[in-house]
Amino acid sequence: MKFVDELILGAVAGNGGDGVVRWNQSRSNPRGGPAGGDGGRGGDVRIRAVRDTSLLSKYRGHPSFSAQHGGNGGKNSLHGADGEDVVIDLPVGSIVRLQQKGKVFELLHEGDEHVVLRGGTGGLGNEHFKSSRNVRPTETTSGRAGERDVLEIELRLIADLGLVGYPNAGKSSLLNVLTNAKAKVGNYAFTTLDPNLGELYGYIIADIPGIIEGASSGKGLGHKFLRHINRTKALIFCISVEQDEPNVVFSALMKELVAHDSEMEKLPFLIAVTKTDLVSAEEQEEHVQKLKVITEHVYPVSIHDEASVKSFRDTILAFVRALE
Ligand SMILES: Nc1nc2c(ncn2[C@@H]2O[C@H](COP(=O)(O)OP(=O)(O)OP(=O)(O)O)[C@@H](O)[C@H]2O)c(=O)[nH]1
Ligand SMILES: [Mg+2]
Repeated sequence: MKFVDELILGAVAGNGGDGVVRWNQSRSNPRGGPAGGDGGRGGDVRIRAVRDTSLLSKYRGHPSFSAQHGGNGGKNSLHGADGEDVVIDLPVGSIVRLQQKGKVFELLHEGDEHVVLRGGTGGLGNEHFKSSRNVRPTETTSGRAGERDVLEIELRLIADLGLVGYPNAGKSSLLNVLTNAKAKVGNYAFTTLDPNLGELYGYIIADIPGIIEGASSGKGLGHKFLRHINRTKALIFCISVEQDEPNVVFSALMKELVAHDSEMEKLPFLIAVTKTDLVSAEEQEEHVQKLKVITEHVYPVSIHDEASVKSFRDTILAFVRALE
């Protein structure tokens, strides 16, 4: 999956409406006092965090975002209507920097919202300028211009789930079938050299290079990438049925993770028993039972068995949603 992770957008808040000159005129009082209303406020430009990492690509070539202008004041001291705000939805993990003002906003959690540009205040109608010395003022003020700026948006994805396992365990293959990622797959260790990301209903899954014993002290490639899964909400351990002692593999993986960062022991996790099409149902069950000693969350899956993939996908979704 190709992510657009940087984007520049123009944005303009609404101008305030103008104050106006009006008079309280009636047949009985033809020379009534001033009654020109104030202008309404211009709308603000707001940003809001939503779960949709593809949003930035949708905004490519988008004209600048503009909030509505405030309405001018009216007769009978009527206040102009306030302009509507414009809300720019951005993916969770976006960092927005205002090019001119230099201010920085972060959208870390779904639903986070910030006003980034303020609408202009409305001008004053002539009614405001009435005084004992000036009972028929013709003075008004104009609405103020709304703020405008260029938004420099950078998306820093924080993966919700991290796939961990020995090299060749089938991590990248699993990422590809679970999401629309197109990670390279190969029948050899260390096919994956850089982390791959995929998206499952707005949740980001990270696939990192295989971890081997000693990874935390620099062996293989894994250690360089362990930091990418530090901040995930949960881990998916991938252990292939090709491993005779899956629980020993689990312990070895966990040992490396903890040696890298002791906090990782606290991360919720589930275990995928991968490549189940390679063994009989009995052997598969044997693997599952060995791992069930560690956690109840053990799920057999084969990329060649559509039903197992679908069920695993549902399991992951339920698991990650329950963490929120
Ligand atoms: N039979 C079978 N083969 C699989 C399955 N999943 C993956 N494979 C094969 O296992 C090999 C390794 O798959 P990858 O997805 O590259 O494994 P990986 O864990 O990402 O490997 P590294 O990136 O090297 O750590 C490839 O030849 C895949 O085709 C499966 O469910 N069944
Ligand atoms: Mg891989």
